[in-house]
Amino acid sequence: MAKPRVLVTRRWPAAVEARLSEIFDVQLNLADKPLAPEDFRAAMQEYDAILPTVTDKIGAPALELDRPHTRILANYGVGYSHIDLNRVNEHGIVVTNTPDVLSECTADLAMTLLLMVARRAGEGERELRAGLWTGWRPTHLVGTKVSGKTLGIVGYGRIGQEMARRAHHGFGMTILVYNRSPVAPEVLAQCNAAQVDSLDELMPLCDFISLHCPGGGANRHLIDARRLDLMRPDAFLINTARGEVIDEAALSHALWFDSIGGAALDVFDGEPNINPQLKNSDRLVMLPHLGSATREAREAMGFRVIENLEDFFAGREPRDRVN
Ligand code: 8YV
Repeated sequence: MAKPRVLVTRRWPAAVEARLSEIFDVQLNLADKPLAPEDFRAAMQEYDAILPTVTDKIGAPALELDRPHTRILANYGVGYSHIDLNRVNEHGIVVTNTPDVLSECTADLAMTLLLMVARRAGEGERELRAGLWTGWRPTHLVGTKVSGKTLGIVGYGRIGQEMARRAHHGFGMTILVYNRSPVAPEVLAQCNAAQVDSLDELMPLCDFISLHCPGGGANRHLIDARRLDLMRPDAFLINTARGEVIDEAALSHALWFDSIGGAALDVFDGEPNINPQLKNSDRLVMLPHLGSATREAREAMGFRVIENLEDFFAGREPRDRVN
């Protein structure tokens, strides 16, 4: 039987590409640039499986087809708000993602951001590299203590829980949780966490707020001007979820007028383009979507995609099917 034809839209770790090529008839995108919607649409007429990433916007233009040939979109990443599931479902295409394997590394990065913004690490590094450091002084780049403070977690899924573990067991932080559905008491108990009923209730209670909810329509601008206003003036906002969850214009306004202590973002609305207003604030730490960027996580994500594909083409239900 012919091997299924598989398109990988970006370059992946070498070990994963090698394994994929052993099992499937693989086409790599050697240019390693995001596919244009028309190229994606053409690929949907040719490949049995497409392996997209967050840089593939799979919506109306890419899916304007009567009967696509592609039967599975096996996403490389846990978040899939870049895929318009309603349209994909109209074509009966299966979508899978890669949960679990990147949770620890993404939580590690959220903790990195939290520490960087509280301890002004980005400002310090910029100053030093610019040759502007004049030496130690008691009032130089004084930040905020992290240990023992209150952390609010928005979205208590796998990554949110890993973040809570780090913050509670490593830094003695008090954990408050906002989650759409009730979290099991035994799960909350692992970090002595308390769930609050609404996001509005959570915002003013926290020294730090870290976002771990999905992106996409329902959560677009979940953190808007009104909710930023509910934060304490010395509190920090951390985002390793999706850029669209924060109204970035409202955030830059809040930073400009000192109505919050600072923010640290790994993801941006419309990335890699960055709202220029954001760059005006020194109290904002920005990283280029590094959440899962470790050798270990990126390989594990790839092998998880392979597992999903093997199941699918063997006629089994892929373990990470999301639709
Ligand atoms: C991925 C992520 O690397 O998994 C996710 O949802 O945000 C990233 O860590 C990226 O999305 C690749 O598709």
